[in-house]
Amino acid sequence: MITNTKTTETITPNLSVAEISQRIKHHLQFTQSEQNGCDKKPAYWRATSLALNDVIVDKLQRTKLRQQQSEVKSVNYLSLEYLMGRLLSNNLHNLDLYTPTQIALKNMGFELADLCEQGADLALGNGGLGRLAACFLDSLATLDYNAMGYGVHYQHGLFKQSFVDGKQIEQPDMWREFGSPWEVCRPQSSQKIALYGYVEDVAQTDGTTKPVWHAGKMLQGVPWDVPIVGYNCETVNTLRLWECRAEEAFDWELLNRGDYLQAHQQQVAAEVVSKVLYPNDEHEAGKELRFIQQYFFCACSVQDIIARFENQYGAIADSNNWSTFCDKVAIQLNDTHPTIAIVELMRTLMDDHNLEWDSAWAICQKVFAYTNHTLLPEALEKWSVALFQRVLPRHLNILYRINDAFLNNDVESLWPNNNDMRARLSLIEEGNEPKVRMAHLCVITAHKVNGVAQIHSDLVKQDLFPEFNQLWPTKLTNVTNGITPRRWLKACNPLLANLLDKTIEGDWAKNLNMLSELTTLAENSKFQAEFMTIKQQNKIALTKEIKALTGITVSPDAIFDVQIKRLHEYKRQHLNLLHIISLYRQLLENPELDIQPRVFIFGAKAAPSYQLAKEIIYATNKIAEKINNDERIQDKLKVVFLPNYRVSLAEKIIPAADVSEQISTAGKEASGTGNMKLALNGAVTIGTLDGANIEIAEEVGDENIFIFGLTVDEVKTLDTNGYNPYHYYENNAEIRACLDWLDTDYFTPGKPGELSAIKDCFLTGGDPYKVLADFQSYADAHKALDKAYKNQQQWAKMAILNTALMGKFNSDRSIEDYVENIWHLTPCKSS
Ligand code: 26Q
Repeated sequence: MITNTKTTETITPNLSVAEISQRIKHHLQFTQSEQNGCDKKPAYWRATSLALNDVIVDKLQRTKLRQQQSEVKSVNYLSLEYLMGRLLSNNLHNLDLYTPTQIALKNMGFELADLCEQGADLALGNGGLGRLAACFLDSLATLDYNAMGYGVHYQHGLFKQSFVDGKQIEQPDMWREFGSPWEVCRPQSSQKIALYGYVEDVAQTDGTTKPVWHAGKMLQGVPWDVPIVGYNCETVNTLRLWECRAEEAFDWELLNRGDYLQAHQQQVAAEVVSKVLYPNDEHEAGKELRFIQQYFFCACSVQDIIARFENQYGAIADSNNWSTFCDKVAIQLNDTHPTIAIVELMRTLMDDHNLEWDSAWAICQKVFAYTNHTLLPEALEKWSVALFQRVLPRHLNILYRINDAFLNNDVESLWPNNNDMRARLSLIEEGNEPKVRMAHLCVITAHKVNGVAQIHSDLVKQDLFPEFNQLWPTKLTNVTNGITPRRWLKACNPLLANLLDKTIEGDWAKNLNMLSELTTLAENSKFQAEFMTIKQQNKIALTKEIKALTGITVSPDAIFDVQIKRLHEYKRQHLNLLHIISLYRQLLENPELDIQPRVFIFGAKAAPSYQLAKEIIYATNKIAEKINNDERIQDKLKVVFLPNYRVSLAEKIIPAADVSEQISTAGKEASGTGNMKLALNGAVTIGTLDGANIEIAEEVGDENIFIFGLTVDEVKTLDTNGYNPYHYYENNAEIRACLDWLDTDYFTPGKPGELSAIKDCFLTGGDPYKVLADFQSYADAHKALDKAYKNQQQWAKMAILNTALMGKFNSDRSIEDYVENIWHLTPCKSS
């Protein structure tokens, strides 16, 4: 009998193949009522998921009980985004039920791997920040911490991308069109949320006044819970996603009068709040709705956190001993998007629980911590004071008072009578349209503020918040990001995971530092052969995927060179593209040019309103078309832009990558996490000294990574001296030839000028991300890489060492850093 390998009953009940089959069949018969004759895969996927969910829910209940009884402190992760991807495969691995389930399904005539491809991604996020939240939830559960994720139950996640004539087309994401087997609605934990209206100062019997908020509108938050299954442990935590509904489903008055459509208006208006995830560049559009979405989500979460606290520590709350709250509750703000939670907690403690200002403020300062994910000025959130006044009048009062106290106490004591400093640090940015600076509020309140890689955290201190760093020298800190090795190796790269299981004694997926044992094998030719055979098999699998998705044939013998991430100028997909144009040009000039065949693989979505990003996608597709169909270059170069890049596609690309492109302008990429995933799977990085690339280079050593380009300091110097892109255009013949080529109709026959926007962004546009300054150094690094690949033993050694030395980037390590320096939690296991 094959069962899962756990020894203790408390981890996951030992389920035999027979029992798993029986549970799947049960759901096929009773919840799916399986039909003959149609595609059975969706029904089997759903039945398998539901069978697994039975095990998970049981574990979840036991976890909740344990956490309640032990009274350990919990962390509440507030994030507008979670990029969970698909859940079946990961949940099976984390419960150690993959193999018996695979056998059970095989006996029923199905491949588990096929079924795992069913179902949509939970794509409730844009990119790195959302995926980081998902990795952190996995690690928190795996390390048995009491943690709750809070987010928005978007009806539509990030848009679905397709290409029509090379242009990006967006379609709505329909992830729960037919319901998701993983989520459970918990109407008993619904929340009522107020908006609009006015504040009245109501006289109290003791002669004082108390502000009372008379709301103009009420919304209802309904929670959907997704279980978060820890790996090889006892814990199942919860991700709670809020859906917005009207307080009353319909207006009975109107309904009785026969106005059926109007009667539903309130419901329709309320549902808009959680209807759709905002793409990360819609800074201007739909402002009010995004603001309400943020507040709705924060208010629901804060009320829920308080309700859970009162439920568990009722006596303490009754005796008004709220100072205990901060011993039991930590709240982490994932960027500034949930900042309003700070003011909401202040409001609740004062208005609903009668705390004095000082006590409420002291609690907020102890409870909240904030993670910064970007230095880009355009991404720092500011909301107009007028909008605040209209939507959240009571919150604006509180905000003003926080600001007064801060300016008159903290700022005044360090910089007395300094109006310039007051203006710079104030929560309010004055001007034609005064605005609230959300990041300032986070820094003023939080007891810790962290960046996400060492260089980024240094720049947060030096460039973004230098004055705050002077005020509070220990507040600003670093926690380098990480990724979960469960999803990003064990589940997505089963062949390599198998080899690691065979080679390493102990559970490397829990303790990723164990991979360093591989360093002794990096030059072992047998191990090299095994490692590279797996890479080759993964590449073959990807060639099939590429064919299916694009119709393009690529050879698995070529170098697979991968750039997968959101499309943004600072990430410089257009530097990669310029280099491809240059290689193509050189090959046409010299068909005998001695280069390794190369397949350049892109995956990226552009924010719908980001025109230049869309132009870069279009240009890449057009250039790809020309190169892929040019017989003169004998398949030495292929360019593939895979549509609809998302977590589940990343899981197919990453195991097959030879080269990882991490080529942002130094100082612009806060950390990056794709860089870690690719290196962990044996890809060699070509990258700038930016974000976590610097720490990756420290781990793998300079000889196992291709670093190029300006450093942060050099970029700053160039800015100070005045950057002139024409200098490079005029002095580098290759650059000039490539850019001029874009002005012709070579890549867009009959339509000259269609790609001129790309040339223009490099020259007349001022090239803000200094692509031209880094071009030569990038091309040289690629030459060195090409040469290194020719020596297959040498390359295998580099690839193996990249896998071996990624231990630091386990998100378990990131979480332990947060626990030690910020949250101060203790794990909760059964004794
Ligand atoms: C802002 C205003 C209105 C609507 C949307 C937004 C918005 C949404 C998402 C702004 C930014 C984001 C996402 C940012 C993000 O993903 N940042 C990335 O975070 C990763 C995890 O820390 C880092 O590794 C990346 O370097 C960083 O770019």
